[in-house]
Amino acid sequence: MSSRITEVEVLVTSPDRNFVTLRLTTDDGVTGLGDATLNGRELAVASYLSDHVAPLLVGRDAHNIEDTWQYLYRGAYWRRGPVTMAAIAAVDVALWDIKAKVAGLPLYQLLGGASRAGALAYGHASGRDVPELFDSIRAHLEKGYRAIRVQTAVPGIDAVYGVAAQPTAEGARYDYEPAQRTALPVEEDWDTRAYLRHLPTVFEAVRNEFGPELPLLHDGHHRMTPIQAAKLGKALEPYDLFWLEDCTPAENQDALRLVRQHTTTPLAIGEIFNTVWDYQTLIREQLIDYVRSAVTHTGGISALRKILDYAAQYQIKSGIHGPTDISPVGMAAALHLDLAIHNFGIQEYMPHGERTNEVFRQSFTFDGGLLHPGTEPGLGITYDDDAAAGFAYTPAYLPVNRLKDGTMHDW
Ligand code: GCO
Ligand code: MG
Repeated sequence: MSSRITEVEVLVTSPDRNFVTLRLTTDDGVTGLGDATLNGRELAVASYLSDHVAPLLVGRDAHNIEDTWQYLYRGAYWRRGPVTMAAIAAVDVALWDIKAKVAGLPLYQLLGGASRAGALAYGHASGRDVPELFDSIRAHLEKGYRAIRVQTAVPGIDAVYGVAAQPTAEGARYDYEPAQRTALPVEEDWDTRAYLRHLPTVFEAVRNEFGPELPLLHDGHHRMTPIQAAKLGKALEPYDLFWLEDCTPAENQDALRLVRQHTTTPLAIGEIFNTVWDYQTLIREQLIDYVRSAVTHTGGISALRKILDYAAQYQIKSGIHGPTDISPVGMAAALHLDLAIHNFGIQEYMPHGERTNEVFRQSFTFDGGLLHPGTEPGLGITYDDDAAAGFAYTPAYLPVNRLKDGTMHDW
């Protein structure tokens, strides 16, 4: 049984924000979708796909997913990197979508079937001060969330990552959206000592208000040195975090060894990683507790499955990246994996806006704090070309960050 790829389309659309989608069609008329969105650098992946990958795919057997993955990875010679791995991910996910549609099964069935009723999701609460943060947490609890990420403003800092510009009581479609449609990146500011002083007081207040049960998460967004991260992890121990994410810049795996020596706060990392090699030391030495990679940025379902299987041998769990810059296609791929793997931990969830959902019709559901990919054959996403046509690509940048004296810093 073979099914040849006859058409390769790279679809760029901007409902609410920019998305790059790959659509493959086979000679028997089956289509598959893959997400290739790389926030702030979207057109680089679109060009990689249409200029360099599309010509290689026409005529290939859509069922040979692993062979196609290896062909694109080894064949490029220039391995790894976010652009390459996002492009390969899009092909991989589109091929899994096709295979599952041909089989007439939801994709998770091909990955081993369901290991759980649904994927525990965490939502993003934020506030410019503690009362506003409490309102945001309450709004999320009312929507059914059973785990909450907590980000707050810091006194003395004007603009901080992860805090919604205009939080709404109903839980906001966009709790925050880091990419801005501006000619130049928006500038934020930063002061690590002020942050380290402030954050434990916020978690103390949240625990006092909401009790010991609620799983709480926090994202450090790569801004600390190892010793600062160790200090924060230790200071947060009384508040029993589910995880502390990206406490140091992710390039240096050894940094986490130092953090680990000082704190029992669970650590999550990996949203900007691209391959298993970024995790080699972290997993083998058990320096982390959660793998944060996105299906979209790590070579797709085939590659992330291998990373998670490796992590499972060390009791390290999944925490797949799921902000709004992962399209509904990438989100659906994550949910099929979440349902199937044994070492599932938690799934990040930021609901997309209405316009996005018009373009990407989806079968996945959020109910009682759990996400489920649905039971339609394949990924369960259809792309509405007519809706997409109304939303032209608009350049957008992620922010940059400076210390008070003007020095560039991680945001
Ligand atoms: C998260 C991430 C995102 C990133 C975003 C960049 O934990 O959800 O930190 O919010 O900032 O994906 O494009
Ligand atoms: Mg993050």
